[in-house]
Parts: sequence; C-alpha cells; structure tokens
Amino acid sequence: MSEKIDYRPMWAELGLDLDKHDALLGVLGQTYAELFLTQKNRPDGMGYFDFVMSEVHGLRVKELVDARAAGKIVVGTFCVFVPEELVLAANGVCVGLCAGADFGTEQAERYLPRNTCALIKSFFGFSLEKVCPYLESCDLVVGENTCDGKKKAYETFGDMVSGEFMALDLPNTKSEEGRALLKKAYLDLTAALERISGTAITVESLKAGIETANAKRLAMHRLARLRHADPAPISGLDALLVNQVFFYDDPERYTASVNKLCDELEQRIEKQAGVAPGKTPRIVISGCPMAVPNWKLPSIVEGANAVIVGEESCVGERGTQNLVATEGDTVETLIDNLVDRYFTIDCAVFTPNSSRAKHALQIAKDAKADGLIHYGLQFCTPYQMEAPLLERAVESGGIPVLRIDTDYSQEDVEQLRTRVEAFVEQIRR
Ligand code: BJ8
Repeated sequence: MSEKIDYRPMWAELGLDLDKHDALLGVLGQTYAELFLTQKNRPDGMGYFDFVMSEVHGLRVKELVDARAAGKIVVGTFCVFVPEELVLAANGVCVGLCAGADFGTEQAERYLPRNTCALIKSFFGFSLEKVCPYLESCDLVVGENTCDGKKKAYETFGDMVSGEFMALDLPNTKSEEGRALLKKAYLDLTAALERISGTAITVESLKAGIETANAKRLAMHRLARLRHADPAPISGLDALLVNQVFFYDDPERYTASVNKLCDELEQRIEKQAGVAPGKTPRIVISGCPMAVPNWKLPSIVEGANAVIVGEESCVGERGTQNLVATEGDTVETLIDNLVDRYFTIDCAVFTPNSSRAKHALQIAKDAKADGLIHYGLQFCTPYQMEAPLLERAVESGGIPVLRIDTDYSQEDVEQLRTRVEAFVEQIRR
C-alpha cells in the first residue's frame, strides 16, 4: 500500500529539510482530517481527492521525479496566465507553486516587507525553509509580472530557485497593445520551453495540449453547473479542494476523476441528496486565489451552516472559464487561440476590469446564491481596491455582499466567524 512507501530518501535527494517537512506534513494532515474527513454526506468520489491529498508530497512528487528521469521537464507556475497547453506540448508537466499556509514567515520577512500579501510570503517561506518538493523538482519556474508584489518579489525569488527562472511580462490593460504583449510573452515562453526540453512544439503537440487542458476545464464547468442544484450535492470545501488539485495532478487522470465525481453528483441531484438541507443559505466566494492548504474562510462559512456554491477565483471559475479553439494549421495560429482565451481572464491586475464584477454576479445568479463574500488578502492592493467596485455591482444585481480581508493566520478566526454568522443570518431565506 502507498502509505508504506518511504519517500524520505526522495525528499532528501530533492534537498528538502526533512524535519521541517515532517512538521509541515503533520500540520497539513491534521488540518485536512479535521476539516474534510469530518464532513457529513460526502460524495464517494471525493475518496480520490483524499488520496491525492494524502500523497500530495509523496506519490505525485515521485511521478514528477520519474517523469524527469524519462526525459520530461517540470515547469512550476504561480498564475493561471501560464498556459499549461504550451508546457504539455513541450513534453512537460505543469505544477502550481502557490502556497496557502503560514510557513517560514520570519525567514520570508528577511527578504520581503511585512506588509506583503500572505500568498507571496508563503511561497518565499516554503522555498527558504526547503519544504516544497514541487519547487525543488522544477526545471523551469515561470513567474508572471502581474501585481507589484509578485513582480518585485520575483526579482529576489528568481535567484532562489534551483531550476531556471523566467519572468513572464503580462499586460495590465485589455487593449490591442496588451494583447500583443501577451502574445509576445507566449512566444517567449514557447522558445524557452523548446530550449529547455529540447522538444520542438508542433501543431500536433500543441493541439493535443489544448485538447487536454480543454477537457480539464470542461469537467470543471460540469462540476460548477452541478453545484447550482439545491440541495447542493457537494460542499464548497470539497469543491475547492477539487479546484486546488487542478494545479497538481496528472491532467488526464484528474479529468477522469472529476467526471466520475460529476456522474455521482448527477445521481445525488436526481435523488435530491445534498450535503446540507435544501434552502441552506448559499454563498459564492469572490476574490484572491486560495492555494492549498488555505481552507480558512470556506471552513468558517460552512461551519456557520451555509454552503458555498461557486468561486469567482483563479482557483475556481475565473481560472477555468472559456476554452481554447483548436482550429489552426500553424503553431502561431494556435498561440493566437491561446491569447484569445487567456486574455479573457479578469484578474484584478487589469485596469479597468469591470468584466470581473459581471462574472461574479453571473456566477452568483447561476448558482442561485443568497450572498457573496469578497475575499481579499491583506496587502493585496488589486483585489482590495477592486472590492468596493465589485460590491456595488453585485449588490445592484440584488445579491448582498460581505467584504472580508484576512491572511493565513488563525488569529482572526473568531472575529471572522462572528461576521460570517451575522451575514448568513441576514441572507437566510
Ligand atoms: S491571474 S489573481 S493567479 S495574478 S493575492 S500575489 S494579486 S498581492 S495571485 Fe493571481 Fe494570476 Fe491574477 Fe489569478 Fe498579488 Fe494579490 Fe498577493 Fe495575488
């Protein structure tokens, strides 16, 4: 059985600090058991995702090590603007590197101002404390120039990674010039991937990559639609986990597992079987991405007898919306297709960015939500600045909004609980 495999030699080989890594896995395992395994009426299909999480630093990392031994490259990313399609086409494996836990904060603050968002501090902390086997497995780490925090942090971070580091210049307006900049970034990335992998990206390989990534997204669209049912067939915590595993797992196996889960959810809906009774207050979360193991706000919301039915987030529908067209006879045409799709991502680093509020309202309406909680990480200027605009747009569409700014610490949990409980009472039908 997998739990008998001793991964410590592999972790040591990757250069991890085994004692600190043990401490991290200990906390992660305990938190996971408390938050996820205690939920009632979970779909059986979540068993696969429980397994993935139990092996998140084990089996999956071994797969990456084996893939590299077989000649593939591993590419680490921090943003949904880095197209997995290109990585797959270059015989690569794409993994998300954002981290969602306070770890190594003191160390991180030697390099970063204290008033840096928790997400950036976290990936610095994981790297400095040598506890992230994904980061240590990367041949290439791509850091995208989006918010000022990330942009400046990568100047330091680029020197800390063991593989190669590439900064990807992204636009901040949805103009023609912005579109051209994004295309240039994808052409540069294509060249870097080809050089590092020694594999030319062809029309066939890029089409295959597009189809694989589209299939993943289609499965997520299906899951999002099924969550519109009342009673909700799956908890928001479990759905968030599925969205988080999106960034780590083997894409084909992942798509098959999500579709299997969706088959089960369809049967549940038919039987009116839910994770919470019908008419339980329904909430959509909108805002900053929640990377593993950032489950703080969703656990508070669902602990307050509400159910989360959608996420306007990069770890959610902002990240998975829209497909890439497969038509085209040249690599450049297919890259144009990538640009067409990725340029629609309404990250708050774009200005203006009114489509995000419209999308949030649409998600809330489709999911028959009673309220929306805007989740901003402290010191995240783009999302915190955009929050009042989004709040006005969503409230004028008839959906009450609660704005929460927080970080990864547990210090404000009781205060958040009080605010969320009051909001849930306010929106109860
Ligand atoms: S496309 S949301 S994944 S940039 S929380 S580091 S914005 S200060 S993560 Fe993001 Fe790409 Fe946009 Fe999505 Fe900066 Fe804010 Fe921190 Fe953030």
